[in-house]
Amino acid sequence: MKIGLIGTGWIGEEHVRRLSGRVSGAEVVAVSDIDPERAAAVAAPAGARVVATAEELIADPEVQAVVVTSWGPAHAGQVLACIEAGKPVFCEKPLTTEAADGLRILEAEQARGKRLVQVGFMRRYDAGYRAIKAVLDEGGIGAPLIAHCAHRNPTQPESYHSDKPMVDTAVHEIDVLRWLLGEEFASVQVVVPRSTSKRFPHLVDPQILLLETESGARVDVEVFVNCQYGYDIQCEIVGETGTVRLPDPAAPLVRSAARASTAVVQDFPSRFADAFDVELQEWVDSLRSGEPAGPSAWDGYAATVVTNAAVEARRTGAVVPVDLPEKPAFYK
Ligand code: NAD
Ligand code: ISE
Repeated sequence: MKIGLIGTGWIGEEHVRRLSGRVSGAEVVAVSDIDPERAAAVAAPAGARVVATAEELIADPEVQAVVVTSWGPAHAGQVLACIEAGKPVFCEKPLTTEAADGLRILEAEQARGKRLVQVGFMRRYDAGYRAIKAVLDEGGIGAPLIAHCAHRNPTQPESYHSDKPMVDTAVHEIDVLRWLLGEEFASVQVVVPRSTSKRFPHLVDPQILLLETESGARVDVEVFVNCQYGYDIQCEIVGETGTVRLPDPAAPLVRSAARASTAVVQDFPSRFADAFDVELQEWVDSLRSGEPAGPSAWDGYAATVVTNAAVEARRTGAVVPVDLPEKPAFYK
């Protein structure tokens, strides 16, 4: 599978390396970025060509499938261009930052009559989350009633603003909880504690999302993106007869200098390295045998409808209903 990648930033570089080295049956043949120097630096070790624009890359006859790892607001136009060109596209989360753009993608893909879009919700490929899913599906804790989640980053840059905890960060929990619980969210509220003094005054951080599912289960998500100490992802589900908790990454317990301690992972590439490998391998395999089988454009759209409602909830202080249309038969 000859792949073209758009957006050679942090995760773009990671995915080029992964697709060139660890994923079998894939080769990155072309990359593009609005910063051509950055594109050249990422292209060189992979032996890929640098193409001037995203549009040229999508139209490039050698490119059979596209990976979009540009900034969120650029995703919609690039994914729509891939659909128009009839090329499969793996788009990093969020599929779109605005739900209306997601609807346009759903319409375009259905008009094309074939699934072309997969969204980079890699937690569905993480061994820990997959083990939780197995416990829930076999009824190991009875019906799930509550989920407690925390999504912590050590720091975020100055450009990270107060809508991003929902649109860019909690979107992971929103997707993975939709998947684990097997239902949609019905409403969301955002409450904000005192903000940390450790980062930029413009940013509301931390924030707490309080979500309710259609069946009445409750999910709380603490998003704290300048927690200083590490990249820490927590998830515990409380069911009628027990609880199940996401395991922390395996790390040795060190006893020294009067302390027993384990290291905390510092970034997403380390925390989810294996999940990204499985995600991209399964994507490439699915393309070779037909259509993408992972998180769909519907999943990307449904998650963005919730993040957009959460943005409104923070701004208004209200409990905001999640206004999701019926899932089209195409995605069932
Ligand atoms: P980044 O800022 O490091 O990289 C983005 C790159 O895209 C930059 O090099 C920028 O120049 C380029 N770019 C922006 N607009 C473009 C356009 N219109 N055409 C071509 N290139 C363009 O950001 P990042 O951290 O690598 O994030 C990129 C995407 O990946 C975001 O959607 C982000 O949410 C997602 N992401 C996902 C995960 C995950 O855990 N799955 C982790 C990090 C980032
Ligand atoms: C980033 O884009 C990611 O997806 C990371 O997994 C997340 O932890 C971070 O908050 C986002 O900005």
